[in-house]
Amino acid sequence: MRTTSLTRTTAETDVSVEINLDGTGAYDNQTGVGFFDHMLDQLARHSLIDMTIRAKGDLHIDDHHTVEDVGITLGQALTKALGDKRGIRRYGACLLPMDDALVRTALDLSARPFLIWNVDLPTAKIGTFDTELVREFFQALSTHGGITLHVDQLHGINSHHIAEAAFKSVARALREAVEVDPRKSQDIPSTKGAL
Ligand SMILES: [Mn+2]
Repeated sequence: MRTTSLTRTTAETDVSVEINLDGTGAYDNQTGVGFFDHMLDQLARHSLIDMTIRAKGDLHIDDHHTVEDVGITLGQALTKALGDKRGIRRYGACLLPMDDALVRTALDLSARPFLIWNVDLPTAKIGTFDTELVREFFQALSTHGGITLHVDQLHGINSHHIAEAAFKSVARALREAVEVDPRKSQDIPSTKGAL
């Protein structure tokens, strides 16, 4: 089983992440930010990566540090759990509809972080959650997970639907990319011989 647990503590947040890449999508995520927990649950459920996340952050300021630092720690955990990436499919893509929202993700577990974020959330808030933090999360995940991550919104009117479609789309693409390819399970998926 490709599992990892990681704790990251700064003056702003205290984050712990446990993941199992070969899981069933079981989740238990508690960050103190309700909408964000809902999104992390989607990420686990649709990637089939088991995820237990705890965060205690400086929410008296705002949700920014907590959301960003969960992205950093989850990215670091992914990198650690993937190890030398032997046998993985490496690439993943998903076109995901949710009511009015349609979001496309294409990603490469390349160790070359790059984020293309073509998503326009039409409201500044979802409940009490700052919608600009969705991008912050995926920027941190891309950087620390070594992910070339393209996320494009093709349609969407409702911010909750667009954000949720983005998380589900990335999740589904991630599921594909981290899976072991039974036709090539002993090799690192690069002609360079390393990723
Ligand atoms: Mn929802």
